[in-house]
Amino acid sequence: MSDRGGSRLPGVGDEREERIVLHVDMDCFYAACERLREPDLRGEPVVVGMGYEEGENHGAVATASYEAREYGVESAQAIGSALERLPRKAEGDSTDSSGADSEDGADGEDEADVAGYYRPVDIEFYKSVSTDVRAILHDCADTVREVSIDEAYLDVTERTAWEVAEGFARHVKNRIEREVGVTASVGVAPNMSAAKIASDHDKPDGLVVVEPGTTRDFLAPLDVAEIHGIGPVTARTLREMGIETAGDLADADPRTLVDRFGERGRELYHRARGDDDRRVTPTGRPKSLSRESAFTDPTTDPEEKRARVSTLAAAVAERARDRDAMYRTIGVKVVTPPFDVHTREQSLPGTVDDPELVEEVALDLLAEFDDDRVRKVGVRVSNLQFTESDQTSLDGFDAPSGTGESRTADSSDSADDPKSSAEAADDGEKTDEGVHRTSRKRDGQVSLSDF
Ligand code: TTP
Ligand code: MG
Repeated sequence: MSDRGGSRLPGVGDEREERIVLHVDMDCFYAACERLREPDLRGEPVVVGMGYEEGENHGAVATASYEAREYGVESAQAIGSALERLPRKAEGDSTDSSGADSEDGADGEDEADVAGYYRPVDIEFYKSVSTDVRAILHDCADTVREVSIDEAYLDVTERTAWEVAEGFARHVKNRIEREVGVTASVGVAPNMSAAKIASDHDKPDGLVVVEPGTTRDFLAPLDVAEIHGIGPVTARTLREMGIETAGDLADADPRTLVDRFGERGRELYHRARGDDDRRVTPTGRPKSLSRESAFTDPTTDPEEKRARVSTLAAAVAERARDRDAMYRTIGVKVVTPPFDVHTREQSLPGTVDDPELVEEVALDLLAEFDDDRVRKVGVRVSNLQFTESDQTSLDGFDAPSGTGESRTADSSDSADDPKSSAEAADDGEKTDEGVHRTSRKRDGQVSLSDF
């Protein structure tokens, strides 16, 4: 991090105000890829269907071009519903046509006006386009965190300065468009969550810069659902509490939020205020390592809880060692019935690799829950620092052991991210096959990637 900004107050704010983070998200990515090889589709409504086959009406919409979105076609919709809104274009001499829904749009006039091009997902092709985009991103930044096939965070603090950050971001956008032929929307902000919101703010082909010190004002009018880490369930609960916008959330009493959501409530409060001090870490390097384990039946027995936490602490410490990771923060998670998640953590004065200390601190933190009925416990180390030989080859080979036990390397601490699998550690990751983002976990429910 560069050491500018001497006028700032001393304290934690300094470093993160200095950071310049870009979030790059391709516009209607799969549709844009289809247009690359079929330039005639430019400017036309294009729908890319997963599980869709030419001329059929099964499958679901992976993405729709912005032209198609105007007719109400959207991701995760059934192709049948999409066809009702936007009939299929009768293409050349191929098998007709407006297919299953031609009886609806009976009059040919309408159909001629509103007809879309439907294409099946071709993930291999999209991956190759994504690879080309990534090469540019890596060329433009020292640290790139690839989040999904069409989305990445870049830390460009050392490559540019706030005064010219907009021009820098435009350069990245232009390179992608010129060299690959697809458009990206880019958000620039002093932290990851604001950058992500910014990239979405003026799609497609957007470029939104949130200068240091303005994040909170930028966020204030936005719906809470737009805050990174707030999914539909949390958003609904917040609305029930009278919290509609990020500004409302930023002004809320953090104690009320902690009462309702546990420590995560505090995190959301900080995000709404524009505080997010996560560093952009390169893909493949987790931000934390954790392991957790459920009891067959919830238990109040302190010894049983302690024994389980000791085992988990040893497993996490070993895993950290395997990955050449040192840690500065040690935490526990305790889940009480039904799904109330409590997390506690303690930061050390320096980074360590010390399995005994992990156990000692974890047991200390657990003591608070000695009298509680507990259904699951977990141990986590975070604030990781990697020593030189960053082995990745062994990753994934130490299969989970024991009932309900699992491990994960978390790349994101945010809850409600659109991923369902414990092992899908990336932030907002979409699966390559274009799986819908419908499988969000229930609010407050344990997800490994939350921990
Ligand atoms: P997104 O970036 O969410 O969507 P997008 O790029 O199509 O459109 P936008 O301009 O709003 O960014 O997702 C990237 C790709 O991931 C998308 O092109 C297709 C795939 N995807 C699915 O397969 N299913 C889904 O539900 C979503 C949201 C995306
Ligand atoms: Mg996109």
